[in-house]
Amino acid sequence: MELEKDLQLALEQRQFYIEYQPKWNVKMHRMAGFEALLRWQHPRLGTVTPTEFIPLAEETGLIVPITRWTMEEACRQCKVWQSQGIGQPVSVNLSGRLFHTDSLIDMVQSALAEAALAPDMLELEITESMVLYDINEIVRQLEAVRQLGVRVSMDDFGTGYSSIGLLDRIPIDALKLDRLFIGDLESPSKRAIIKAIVLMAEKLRLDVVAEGVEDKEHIDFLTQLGCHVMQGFFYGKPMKNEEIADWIRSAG
Ligand code: G
Ligand code: G
Ligand code: MN
Ligand code: NA
Repeated sequence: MELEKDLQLALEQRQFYIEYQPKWNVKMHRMAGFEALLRWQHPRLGTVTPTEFIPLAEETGLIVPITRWTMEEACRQCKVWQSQGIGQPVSVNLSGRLFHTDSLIDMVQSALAEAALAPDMLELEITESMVLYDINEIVRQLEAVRQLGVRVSMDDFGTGYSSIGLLDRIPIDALKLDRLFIGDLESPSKRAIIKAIVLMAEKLRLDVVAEGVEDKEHIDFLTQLGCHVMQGFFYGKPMKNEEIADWIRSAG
C-alpha cells in the first residue's frame, strides 16, 4: 500500500512533528503539564492525523520506532522548557501494540537518559483497549517504568473497553475522563457517573484529568464534581513548540 511505504519514509525524512496541549489545574491556578500529540506532515497529502496512521503503524510494526522518536523528541522538548523556566511534565500516548514487544522499558530509559530528563517529568498515557493484549505483560512493563519514577495515566477512561476491575490490576497514577462525558454534562446520569468516578479515584489515590473541556459551563460542572485538572480547547488547543511561550505568557 502506498501510505505504508510513505510511513516508512516519514521517520527518515523527518516528516513527523509534535503538537503539545496544556493541562490546567483550576484549583491551583496553574499548569499541570503538556500532552504530546503526534502529527505527520505528508509531502503530498498534507497533515495526516494519528487516527489514520497509528493503526497502520501498528499493523506494520512501525509503531515501535515511531513511538521511540516521539518519546525522545518529547523528552528533549521538556528539557528545553525546563531550561526556559517552564517546569512542566510531558505525557506521551502509547499504543497497546507496543506491549507486544519488549521495547518499552528500554525506550523510556534511553529517552530520559538522552535528554538528561528526570523520570518524574515523563508520563505515559495508555488506553483501556490495551486489555486486548496480554494483561500480565502490560502489568510487568508498566511496573518497571513506574519503578523508574515515570507516571502512567489511563486515557479515554469511561468509554470503550471500560472495566473498573482493570483499575485494580493495572498500575496507574491518574485517570483521564474521556471527552465524550464532558460533551454531555447536562445529562444527570453522565454527571452522576463522573461524580462516582471522581470519588472512586480519590479512594484509589488516583488523579483525575477531564478531557475535552471547551467552555466555562464544563469547568463549573467539573469543579462542583470535584475534578480540578482539565485539558481542552478552552485552555489551549494542541500547539507547535513556537506557540507555547506565547500561550504561557497569555495564561499568566
Ligand atoms: O490530537 P489528535 O486528533 O490528533 O489525536 C487523535 C488520536 O491519536 C488520540 O486518540 C491520541 O491519543 C492519538 N495519538 C496522538 N499522538 C499519538 C502518539 O504519539 N501515539 C499514539 N499511539 N497515539 C497518539
Ligand atoms: O485520545 P486522546 O485523549 O489522547 O486524544 C486527544 C484528542 O482530543 C486529540 O485529538 C485532541 O486534538 C482532541 N482534543 C483535545 N481537546 C479537545 C477539546 O476540547 N474538544 C475536542 N472536541 N477535542 C479535543
Ligand atoms: Mn491522550
Ligand atoms: Na482521551
